[in-house]
Amino acid sequence: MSPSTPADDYRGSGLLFPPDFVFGSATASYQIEGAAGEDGRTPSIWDTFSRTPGRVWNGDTGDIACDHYHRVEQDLDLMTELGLEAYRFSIAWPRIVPTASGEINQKGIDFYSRLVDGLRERGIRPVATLYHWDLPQYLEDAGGWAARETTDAFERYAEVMGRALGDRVDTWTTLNEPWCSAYLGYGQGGHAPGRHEPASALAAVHHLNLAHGRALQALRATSTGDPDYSVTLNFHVLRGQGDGASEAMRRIDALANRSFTGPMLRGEYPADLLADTSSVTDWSFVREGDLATVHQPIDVLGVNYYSTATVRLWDGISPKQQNDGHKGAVGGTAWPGSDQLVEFVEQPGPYTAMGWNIAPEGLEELLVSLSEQFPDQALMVTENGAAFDDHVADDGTVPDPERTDYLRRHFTAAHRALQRGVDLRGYFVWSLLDNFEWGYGYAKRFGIVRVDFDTLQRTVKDSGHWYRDLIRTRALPV
Ligand code: IFM
Repeated sequence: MSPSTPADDYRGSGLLFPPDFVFGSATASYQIEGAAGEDGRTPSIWDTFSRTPGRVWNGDTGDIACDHYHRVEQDLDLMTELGLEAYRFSIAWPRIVPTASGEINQKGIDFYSRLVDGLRERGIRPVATLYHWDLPQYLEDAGGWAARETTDAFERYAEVMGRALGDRVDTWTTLNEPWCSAYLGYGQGGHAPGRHEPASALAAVHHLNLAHGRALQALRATSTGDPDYSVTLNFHVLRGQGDGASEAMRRIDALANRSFTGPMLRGEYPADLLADTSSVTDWSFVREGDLATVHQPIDVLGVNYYSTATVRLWDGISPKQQNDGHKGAVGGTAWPGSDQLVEFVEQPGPYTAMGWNIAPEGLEELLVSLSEQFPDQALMVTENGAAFDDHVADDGTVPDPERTDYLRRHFTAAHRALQRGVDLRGYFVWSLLDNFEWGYGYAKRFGIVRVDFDTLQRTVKDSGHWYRDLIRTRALPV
């Protein structure tokens, strides 16, 4: 697909979304809740990581975040004000199972129960993710995702949540972006728990896949309502550069994309992935029967998309090009495989405040490609959005035209995918609120609602008003 041109800038207008298309917004527990030590919650790996000097910008932590835990009613009202049809949130595992004893913390369950009831009372569909990166610290101390026993604990946690909320949630999502959990957490080290162990990263890939399958079985066995079941992946939409561009793209596609879609949607790891990584691991952590467990039917595949990535083969000698630590790194620019290394290179702009290139055509391409690879699989955009450096105007409003433009262009891309026959069920804007942006702390703002981190006051940004109008009219404005 050719890149967008001024004549084809993805600024569609008047495009109408179908009546059953779901408009939502998303958040995650550690990024918004705060109340880190309250009502029985114990530390997660992100509490430990953010309290480790030098790990997070400015020494920021999620101790208070948006204080959503205490302001949940106000935030529910905000969702009503915006007209959201669905809300995607995640559950903090260390609130539910705070210690290695496995005892259940009823206060943790009560919080999410109130949230789900509050959503349903307002006619907003609850979309609940079990794991958005806040692994209980006691499980990391026992080996984390590199250890198979973590999948036992995840299955028990899924059972508990299925029993507690499975009569009322609209959609269960097992994992959010296991790529980040495995590769950034255990390989590149920029995310918690901050380990630099390539073999552990690949073991984590498998254990996350296995945890997904086991959790789906547990959720299905315990949910008494009629929820949909899903998982959310962040896909690398790749461009290649230089000699061997297609080989570089194939390698990263295997490592970043097909290492999850292979087992989850086809019941196998891609042969080229196993070959590419043979100098790092023999994959003996994959036991007989695992792949059948991982390969469970899902109702909808969650797709997170922000930008494209450009890769090229690297000779291991010449200076590496600039690389964005969050987006491109799979254990530095050159991992795994000692024979042939791949580096991520700078993308042509324009960029968001994250330094990520703005490429709405990549979203259309991704959705079409997924629906070609998995023709019977319904899709949902579970995250898309942008960080920009917002400013509050003298009149108290937050004009953020760049974010509105970003969203408009990506909604146009999604609409084009629909027109091309993709079974796309909905779209969740990341994020409802400015929040704790992981290694960047509070320095990067993704919200359509501004949060003043001194007063915790919420202000709907212009992009939020724009989104409210889109939801109300179901049409991109002319
Ligand atoms: O903030 C994150 C979110 O937690 C996972 N997906 C990407 C977002 C922006 O970096």
